[in-house]
Amino acid sequence: MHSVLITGGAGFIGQNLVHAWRAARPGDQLVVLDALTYAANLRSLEPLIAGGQIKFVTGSINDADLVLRLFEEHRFTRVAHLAAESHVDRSIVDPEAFLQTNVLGTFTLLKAALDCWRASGTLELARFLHVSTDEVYGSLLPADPAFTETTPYRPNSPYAASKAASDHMVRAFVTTYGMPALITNCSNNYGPYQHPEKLIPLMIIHALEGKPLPIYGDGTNVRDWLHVSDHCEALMAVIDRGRIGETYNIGGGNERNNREVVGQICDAIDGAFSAEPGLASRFRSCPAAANLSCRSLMTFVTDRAGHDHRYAIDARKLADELGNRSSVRFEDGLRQTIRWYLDQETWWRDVTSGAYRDWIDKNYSFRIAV
Ligand code: NAD
Ligand code: TDX
Repeated sequence: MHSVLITGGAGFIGQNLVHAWRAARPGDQLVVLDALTYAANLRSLEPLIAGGQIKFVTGSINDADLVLRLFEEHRFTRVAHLAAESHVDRSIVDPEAFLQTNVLGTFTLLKAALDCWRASGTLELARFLHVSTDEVYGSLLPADPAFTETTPYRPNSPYAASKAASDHMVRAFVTTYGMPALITNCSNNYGPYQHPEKLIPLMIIHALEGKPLPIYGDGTNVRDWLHVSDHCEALMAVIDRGRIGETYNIGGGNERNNREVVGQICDAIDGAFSAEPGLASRFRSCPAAANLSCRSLMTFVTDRAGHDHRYAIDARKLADELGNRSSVRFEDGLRQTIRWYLDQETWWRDVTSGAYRDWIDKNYSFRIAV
């Protein structure tokens, strides 16, 4: 049994990880630390918090006193560090928040963990999993081989640079202080609870609302899509059985360009409307409600500054060493994800309208509790 700290547990991947961890290891004690930024959502965690199955703490990884108090009180033996500013477009507009959380916040967390584990003589038993991204490796040309764990770092966006800096700090803690840390670099995730600012949910919601589907540049940029459930399985495999000090790449083996992905979303929504006449009255502005294709909404817009052309992950190390492989086919995962957003209309309407933010501010932000 472990005492586990999950940072960023109210974010997209964090929420999915909390549920996956709870289901896989009901004996572990889970503490979630999250600053409840705009990207957080507690709806799916509410029942676990209310039922005492997890402890939720509102607070920042940058708050050294709070983080240290949490380590002292809960004697964590596992840390899954996901808290971050995660959206590339926001990092272009406001890079500072990315340095604060992703770089300085990671340092604060590393230092608290090290101090606490050293003081209690538990360094040998503990593990710190730093969850990072494939974006640290930069951009691939169409014929380049996929990123391996030894691909040199060449981050291009402020987000990628901040994650690269945090990876380097983790590595330095391993080699300098014997920190029992591991790093994962993962490709683009999709699935339930993803914030509507990211490509797949944004396109689903815009299509349902009959708004333009803004494809950056010519839409030939390629991402390697991984269902979030596969990511969570891989993270648990790495923290359990990975070798300390090692990096593991995690990817879906599903390279698709953005134009293809958006086209697939449009076709799947068109198909859902044909099969389910009730959708037309719920989403009257969607072209599919008038028997038109959602593809009519596809719009090519000004490209993202510094837009990486292609990411692709070579995940053989994870498969060979830890026996972990992604299992969700992109077409199946995408269909399930569209179904989720169709069924969870209240969830995304609250997020996009700001109603959820108002609720959070009223109910949670003042509760900084240890
Ligand atoms: P997200 O933006 O959905 O969630 C981030 C969470 O971190 C939010 O709940 C937010 O409130 C919290 N947070 C932000 N600043 C904080 C702070 N200072 N202290 C405490 N909590 C804070 O992000 P996500 O998509 O779930 O990504 C989680 C992690 O996985 C990130 O580290 C990201 O870099 C990495 N990652 C994401 C993807 C992806 O495709 N989404 C792919 C690879 C790696
Ligand atoms: O409106 C859009 N139009 C568009 O063409 C948006 C939001 C995105 N795009 C493009 C940009 C990218 O090529 O779609 C692709 C995916 O974009 P995002 O969803 O913003 O993801 P990306 O920038 O690839 O980064 C994601 O994967 C790696 C996550 O946001 C990161 O946190 C993760 O590290």
